[in-house]
Amino acid sequence: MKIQRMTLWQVPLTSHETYRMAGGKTCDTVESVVLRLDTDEGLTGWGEVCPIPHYLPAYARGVAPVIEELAPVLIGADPIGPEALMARCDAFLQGHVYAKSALDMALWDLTAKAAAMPLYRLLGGRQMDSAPLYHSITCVEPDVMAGIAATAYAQGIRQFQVKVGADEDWQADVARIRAVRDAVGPGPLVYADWNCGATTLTAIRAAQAVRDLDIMLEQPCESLEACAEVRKVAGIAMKIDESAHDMGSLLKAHALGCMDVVALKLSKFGGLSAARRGRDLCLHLKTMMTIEDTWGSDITTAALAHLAITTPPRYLLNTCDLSGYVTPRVAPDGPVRENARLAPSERPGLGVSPDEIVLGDPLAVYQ
Ligand code: 0XW
Ligand code: MG
Repeated sequence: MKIQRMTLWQVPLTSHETYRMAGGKTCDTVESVVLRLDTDEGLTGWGEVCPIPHYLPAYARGVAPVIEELAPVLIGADPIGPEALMARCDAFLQGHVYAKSALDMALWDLTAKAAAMPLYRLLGGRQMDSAPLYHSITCVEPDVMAGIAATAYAQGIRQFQVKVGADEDWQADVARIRAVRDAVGPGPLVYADWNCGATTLTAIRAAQAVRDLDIMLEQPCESLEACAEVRKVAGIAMKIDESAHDMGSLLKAHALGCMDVVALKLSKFGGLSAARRGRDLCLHLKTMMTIEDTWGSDITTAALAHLAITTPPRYLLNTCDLSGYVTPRVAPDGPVRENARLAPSERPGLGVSPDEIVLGDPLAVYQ
């Protein structure tokens, strides 16, 4: 089988409610990039990457130049065995992991379709029927956040990510954390995500003010060293997100003792292949994981669902139904939240059929 053509679309994804994060940053409409690989045997593979440019060093319009640059390696290549072809891509063009994430995803879709199997079977096999979901709560007034948490709780959600730091007022953040903790009662997991927006001083003051509560902190500060300092002084469990993006950073966070949980995002690592290697390292380190991506619609959500359920349940903290936060849905048959869980399709490959009317005119075609 040979790759004959690569088609890219850019699709704006609009959040159902403006998503506010630390430092006044928001996700209102974010550009997603969809990639389709066509082969000489008529099989097609789909990939997606939706970077949030103020969240990680990646942007949607950076994807097409990378795919164009890689065209000499990809056109005419056998797509079966994604890791071998990705290794050739890495040898030809280093870095640009977020753009390569969409490519790696499309190669896995093709490989699993060629095997006539749902992708999770090729990623190691099912270890659970479906994966637990967390609900991410936009950083707004504490009572509004408590209301969002209560609605998600009523749907069965038991893990809540409380966004903090939007107005640089740590006392308001303390009120947010307390309001959500109160709204969901004892038991559910509640964690406060600063998205790197706090100094150690701010994070420590806020953490000390909620020390009586059962909570976790997520990436309060930019550096791993600063996160480790906050964890040590505050004595509160910590999830690392932005700082964990490859094997070296996972090992460093583990050595610093600040990684009780880590967010493995496909596009942060460079796709399913690289995220799976990170997942396996975390299993060795005995670190619990969120397996997800930055943002995205149905193709991304399908990909992370397949990887999530191949993880031993004890170490999979949760995953994210990203397509549920945005509109449009690019594939009507993508996986959706059901009883607060997410399950991949049993169809071959990723199991999604993107709607080309929703995708619109392609951004670029390489052949
Ligand atoms: C990347 N986000 C802003 C979107 C996902 O829902 C999770 C969140 C994060 O920073 O963890
Ligand atoms: Mg985060």
